[in-house]
Amino acid sequence: MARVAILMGSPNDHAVMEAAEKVLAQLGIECDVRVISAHRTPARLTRFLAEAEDLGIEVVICGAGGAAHLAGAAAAHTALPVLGVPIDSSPLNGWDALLATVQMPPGVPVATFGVGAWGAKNAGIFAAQIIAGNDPAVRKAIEQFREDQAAKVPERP
Ligand code: RP5
Repeated sequence: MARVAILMGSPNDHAVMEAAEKVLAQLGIECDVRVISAHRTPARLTRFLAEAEDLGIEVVICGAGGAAHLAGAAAAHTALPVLGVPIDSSPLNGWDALLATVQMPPGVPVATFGVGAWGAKNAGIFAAQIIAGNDPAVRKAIEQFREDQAAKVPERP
């Protein structure tokens, strides 16, 4: 059963958001990956978030570019933690998406990550860390991930 929802505003965001999907798979966490746009398919967003908890979703990751409202709109519709990934898909190279995602007015937070695939990967790891709070198997997977990562760093260049 999927425990993390990965939402993105366009199929064109998938190349970036795949980084979250991949790291979550590495950590043994199943995802529900969907294209939902805050602007183009607002009804889809409302519908999905109304049923997300019943589907077993514990964390929602949202990636969007441009005037990126997806993460904020998702956070408005759920009490689940929402992690935002700004995507550099517009002529402003992600600055617009970063500011739109990070600068939430007080009361409805979005935990915002770096722009692009770096942010997507970190959002995936962070989602696992949230889940690890109640799941020792996921915690172990994260510890192993860290060990494997450290082992790949050479002592000298
Ligand atoms: C946003 O607009 C999407 O998240 C995407 O990054 C951007 C452009 O979308 P497309 O025109 O490529 O579908 O909603």
